[in-house]
Amino acid sequence: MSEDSAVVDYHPMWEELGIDLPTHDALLSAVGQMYGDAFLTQENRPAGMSYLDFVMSEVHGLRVKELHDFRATGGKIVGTFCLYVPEEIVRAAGAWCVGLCAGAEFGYDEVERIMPRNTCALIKSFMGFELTNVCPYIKESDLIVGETTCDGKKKAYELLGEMQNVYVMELPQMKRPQDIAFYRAELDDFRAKVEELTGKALTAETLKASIKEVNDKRRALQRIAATRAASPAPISGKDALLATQVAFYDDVPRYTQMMNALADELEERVADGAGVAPAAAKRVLITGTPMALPNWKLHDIIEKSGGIVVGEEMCTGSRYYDTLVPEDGETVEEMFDALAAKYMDINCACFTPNQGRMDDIVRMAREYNADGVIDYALNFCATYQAEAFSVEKALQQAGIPIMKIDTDYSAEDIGQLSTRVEAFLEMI
Ligand code: BJ8
Repeated sequence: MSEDSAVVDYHPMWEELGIDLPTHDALLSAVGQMYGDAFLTQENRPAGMSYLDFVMSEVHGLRVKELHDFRATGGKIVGTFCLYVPEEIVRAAGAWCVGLCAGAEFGYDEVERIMPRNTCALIKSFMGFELTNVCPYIKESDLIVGETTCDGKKKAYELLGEMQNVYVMELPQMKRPQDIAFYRAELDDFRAKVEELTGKALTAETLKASIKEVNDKRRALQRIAATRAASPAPISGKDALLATQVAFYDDVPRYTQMMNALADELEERVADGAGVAPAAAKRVLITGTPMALPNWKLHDIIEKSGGIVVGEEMCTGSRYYDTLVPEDGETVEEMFDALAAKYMDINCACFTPNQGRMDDIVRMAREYNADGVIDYALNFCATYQAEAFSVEKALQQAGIPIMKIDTDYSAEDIGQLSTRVEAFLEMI
């Protein structure tokens, strides 16, 4: 992907994919406007963000073309929605993995014809993208992998399976040794499924390489995250969130290289005491449900209210990059054991009990010198909304201020949320 690329008309490619062109044009224009308003109005952004600006300007263009070209040579694309689906296995079997976005309110009228109105925004979003034919990533996916995390997703995958090639991985809901063994066996089945798709065998060599490659991506994100502990923060929360969101679908080695360059720049900023917000800006850690592209709503509200987001305990944040897969495995068996252990160490609210998440939030609030924590849950997400009470208790016990927010992707409550956020920032 080159930033020098001439402007290309992608309409023929989208048409070939079966995209509804007028609706899709309207979506892209709305996302472009949101992006300009949220990101390009920021001052003193790191120069390294120009790569992500470029990626976003080509969000349905150049990257989709890369997937398209890969498929034209026999390559396969696997679309995913959840952290528990290991990218390492997909890549080791010769396919590419793309996280399917679900961060915009789109096509809800169609969705509500086949699903309850009171379904979380994330599920409604990916179903809306599918039903209105506006997502080229879904169209480019040869296989879409779901997982039995929450009830809403489980039922949505049944419906999506009527329209796309969907495979569902079963996930346990506890983390006892027998649960980890169960997930480990699911990984074997998943491997077989991807190998069948690509016609290529995963080997110890390809798996070792893909573990290293995906770890490198996570290491770059860890470097960026570590700089956010500094005061003043060298990067806005919005820009850091965007970096994680793009990690789910960009080319892995290129993305890693560009994020390491960004991390170099941020480390220099920290050494020079340079930041994007005044040192006195109130520092906020966010925890909760993932924020899929193009969901920047809460970060935008906080930072336009004068605060700065210094970390995200979420799947579009630390849960994605905090832990690595050990790289010393030699056999496929050893590496699959390591993958099972790593992925079952993610603290999603779909698991019970989930004390590890409380510990992570308190630890992160301290490590990133947060003045307060905002617990963010999408409406109708029963697990995260229920767990917000445990989060509140853990933070109160640790003496860290907390505010709970339940919302969705609409702009309707932005005024009300801004008032609440401003009051919270004044209080902490
Ligand atoms: S590992 S957080 S990505 S499941 S918001 S659809 S839980 S009702 S997204 Fe998630 Fe994997 Fe867990 Fe992470 Fe359901 Fe809640 Fe909606 Fe959610």
